Amino acid sequence: MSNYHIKHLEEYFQVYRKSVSNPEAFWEEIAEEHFVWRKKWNKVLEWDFTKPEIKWFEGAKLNITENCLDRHLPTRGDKTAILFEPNDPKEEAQHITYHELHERVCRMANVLLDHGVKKGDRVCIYLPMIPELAVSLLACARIGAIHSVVFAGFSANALSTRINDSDCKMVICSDGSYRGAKTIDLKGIVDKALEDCSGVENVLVVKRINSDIGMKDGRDHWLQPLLDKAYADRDAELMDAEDPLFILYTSGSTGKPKGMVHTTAGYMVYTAYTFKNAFQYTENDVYWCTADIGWITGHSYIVYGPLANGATTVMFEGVPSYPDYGRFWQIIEKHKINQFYTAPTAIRALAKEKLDFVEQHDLTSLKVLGSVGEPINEEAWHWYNNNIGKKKSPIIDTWWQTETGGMMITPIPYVTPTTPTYATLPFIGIQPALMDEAGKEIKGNQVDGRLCIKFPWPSIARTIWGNHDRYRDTYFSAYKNMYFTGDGALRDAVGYYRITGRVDDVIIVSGHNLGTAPIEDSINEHPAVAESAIVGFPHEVKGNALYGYVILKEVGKTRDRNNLRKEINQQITEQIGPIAKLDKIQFVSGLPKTRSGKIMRRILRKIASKDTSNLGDTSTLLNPEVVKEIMDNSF
Ligand code: 7RM
Repeated sequence: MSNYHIKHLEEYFQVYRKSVSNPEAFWEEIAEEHFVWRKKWNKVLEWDFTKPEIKWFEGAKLNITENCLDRHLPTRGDKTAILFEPNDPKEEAQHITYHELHERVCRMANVLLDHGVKKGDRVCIYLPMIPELAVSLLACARIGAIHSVVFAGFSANALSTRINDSDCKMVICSDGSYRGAKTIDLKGIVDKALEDCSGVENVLVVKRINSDIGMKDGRDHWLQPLLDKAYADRDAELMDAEDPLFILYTSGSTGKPKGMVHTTAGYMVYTAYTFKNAFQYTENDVYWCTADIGWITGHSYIVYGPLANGATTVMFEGVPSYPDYGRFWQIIEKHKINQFYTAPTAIRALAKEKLDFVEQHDLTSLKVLGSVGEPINEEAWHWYNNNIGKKKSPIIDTWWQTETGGMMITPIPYVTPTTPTYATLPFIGIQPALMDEAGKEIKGNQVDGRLCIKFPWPSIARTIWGNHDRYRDTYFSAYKNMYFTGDGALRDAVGYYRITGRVDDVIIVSGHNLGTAPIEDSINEHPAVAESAIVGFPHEVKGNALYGYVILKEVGKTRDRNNLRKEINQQITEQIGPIAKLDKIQFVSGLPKTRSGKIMRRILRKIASKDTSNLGDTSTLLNPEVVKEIMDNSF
């Protein structure tokens, strides 16, 4: 029996039992046998969910890039590590071998050091999906700098907030980016953001679209000439197991984004182990995850998990609709993709198009299909299964979070029998619990509740950057001695889990987590707006779309409503990004509120979803009369 590569259902159950009956012995064996360490740990696990404090492999010394690069050189030096597929299908793909990637990472590491970046410093990376993005993450890790990747679709305001929150001293960006037929002026966004970021000393700029941009003397540097001059080798910095590897921001239900901090050893072990099993990756496979590295899925399952296994991982710069809706399927055929990992929102968008786009391509290389980011609805599941997998490739519906670092509940393909819309069974080492609102665990099957995890796993985030209290309050205070996920779930008759969605004020739009509060804050800054509330409503492509209820000030009441709608969305685009734009905006005279002044989002959600037959208990409302008005005028 192999603990590292699980191939049968009985093996899964055996290894699972071992992993939960003695987690320390279990993870020690995995860590010992499948990774390279400069020094072994003193203790496998130290934890206390009340503080909370979690330490894995304490005392161990390592560098994650030696595990992702150096150790593969003797056996896989000429194997493709990163296969880059550009936005424009006419531009040639790049096959970057492990040798070449190692060299590029070392050169970049030397450039960072030459520009004053030291171990522990924070570096903000704001790049499109080009090889330099992966190289930048690894170069930071090589020298012990903490990377903070900001998705290159975020606005200047969102970027500066994140740069300042973690005091980044450097930004790595590009002149611009390609997105389908469009180009985006990324450097212009960075320049605007940096007006508010006095701590940034240097900006390294990748040339991608050859646009004419302004370069600020002393601060901005073109990257390529620096790389050309840099030495092509660099020893890896010796890191402690618990040294931070990166910060990645995720929206909260209130206030500013949370900088989730992931540390080195546990994150490496868990992402590598889940990658190997959840995709059943074998040596000559070509694996493609369509996520952007700006999200956790890209960190864990484009960069670290695959590279730690010596895999070939595809990076795609473009979009599914350019030059036409067959682009994904064309890439699968072209590179003979074996494992394909995408989001339900992409599946739904492509399922709306003519089947010709799929049928023109040979998809027989596929062995595993993955889904992540939000619940996959039954219709999308079947479309994916019938038309892409031809009923031969198992679909793994992988449930996890930025905070969990790696997959938590997922089938193992060819091992776990799948059921549409079910994430099925917990991964090895994961101990889920369903809780009721009173704080009691709901045991047994055919039950539903709030999803918690009872015991630490190696890649759990360790804190929120600069705000440990918020970390404790958000994840460890709702239920004693439990990590609370914020999701609801049900457990069926055979013990399979189905995630039912968020139970807090986070709305998932096209796979992006959006907190309602920052969007409401942005709307409320409009001079004509008095107050607003945002809810999600079902959308056939995006999963959820945003519905805004807006109360106008007197000055706004005489204004043209459609112009106001445009201005509100414009403001959201500038402050948060186009992904947070509202699909519908209804102007209302009041919002349903409880006596303690809390907006009853439950009612607004029902109205937005046209599900008004039973609005539930409205007796605690301060202003029940407003509900009728909102219903009468809703879209
Ligand atoms: C990986 C990622 C986390 C939230 C999570 C859920 C939702 C993710 C699934 C899912 C149902 C899934 N990280 N979610 N995967 N819901 N089934 N397979 O998405 O931090 O950006 O989002 O996404 O609500 O709490 S994330």
